[in-house]
Amino acid sequence: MKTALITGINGQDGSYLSELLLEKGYKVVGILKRNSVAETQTTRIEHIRDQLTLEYADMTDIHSLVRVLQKYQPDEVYNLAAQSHVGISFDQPVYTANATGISVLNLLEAVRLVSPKSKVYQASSSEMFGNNSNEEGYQTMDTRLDPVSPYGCAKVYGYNICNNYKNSYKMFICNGILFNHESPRRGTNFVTNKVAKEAVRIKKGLTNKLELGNLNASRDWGHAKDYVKVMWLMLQQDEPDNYICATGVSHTIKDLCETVFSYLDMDWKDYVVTNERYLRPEELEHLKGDPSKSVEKLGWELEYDFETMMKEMVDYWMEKL
Ligand code: NAP
Ligand code: G4F
Repeated sequence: MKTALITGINGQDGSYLSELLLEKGYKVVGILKRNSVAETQTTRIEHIRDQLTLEYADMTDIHSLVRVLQKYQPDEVYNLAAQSHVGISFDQPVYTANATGISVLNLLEAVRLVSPKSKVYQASSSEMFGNNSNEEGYQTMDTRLDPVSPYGCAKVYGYNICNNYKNSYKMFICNGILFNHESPRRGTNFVTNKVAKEAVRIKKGLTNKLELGNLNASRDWGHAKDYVKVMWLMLQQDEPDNYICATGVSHTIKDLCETVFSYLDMDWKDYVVTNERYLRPEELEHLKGDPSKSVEKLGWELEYDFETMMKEMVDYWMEKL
């Protein structure tokens, strides 16, 4: 039986990856950072909690990572923990640099010192590209990293230190450069789940408007369930490498509103208003990734398209609220 350690196990991706690895017969260990309300922290993994081994540790505390790695000697380590909200990274840039950037170095040092045979997956991000793309509007493996947020800057540090440790110490470390991926388990302060939840609240008469920021930005949105599969595939290869994971299709926030509100038989223009509060000091305007390397080398296949995913999210809130 293989052992996997997941940092960020109680996050969106951590919950789906746990399910996938349990299905594959892994012993799944995860770390939780201390929270004053213990019950709500594990909502996303409550249904599988008795099959998981959970330990308290924090990505900003290298000693706690050493303790857990020493204890379990995992075959695979999936580093998903981060302060992952781009907008909030402008409010908490120093914390984000620590929790999203330096934390990667903490983990790699801990692996190098006490569990050097562990294969490592690093959750890198399309936010690292900033506003660069090729002539056809795609971000590819050749696109320059030029981040436009404190979060993006922290992820670039994580990406670079992974490459550096891979080359310097011959460690098995892969960067997955993942484009936006969503699900009903997405935090409701990210735009897809915010729109899905609030549109349902409008439909049910619980509110009458939805406040958003930049409606013209576009994103390449996939489903988190598809994206955790590619994380696993990367660590099953003979050699470590970096990959882009994306759908290759991009939609604006307006398209997102149109898809969600029309599914509920409403016109989004009657309810959506803009509020400056949700604008960012600098914006990444357009993302559309080229996933050809992941498809060709890893055999990665997508099950979900954008419309199916958004309907699943709306259906979730229709039932829940
Ligand atoms: P998420 O739902 O925000 O989950 C982040 C996880 O990190 C949570 O479990 C959180 O725990 C944990 N965490 C935060 N700070 C920590 C710390 N100091 N020590 C230990 N754990 C900590 O994010 P996600 O959407 O699953 O994304 C997973 C990873 O992929 C993140 O690194 C994210 O930056 C990256 N990524 C995501 C996307 C995407 O579209 N989802 C795209 C590219 C890259 P608490 O909940 O207890 O705070
Ligand atoms: O949903 P978002 O907050 O996601 P964003 O900023 O693209 O970041 C996500 O994807 C990254 C991968 O590219 C991850 F690395 C990162 O961890 C995270 O998962 O915002 C998407 C777009 C932005 O252009 C934002 O300005 O939606 C725009 N937007 C418009 N109104 C809004 C809102 N975003 C949020 N969160 N809330 C709004 O009211």
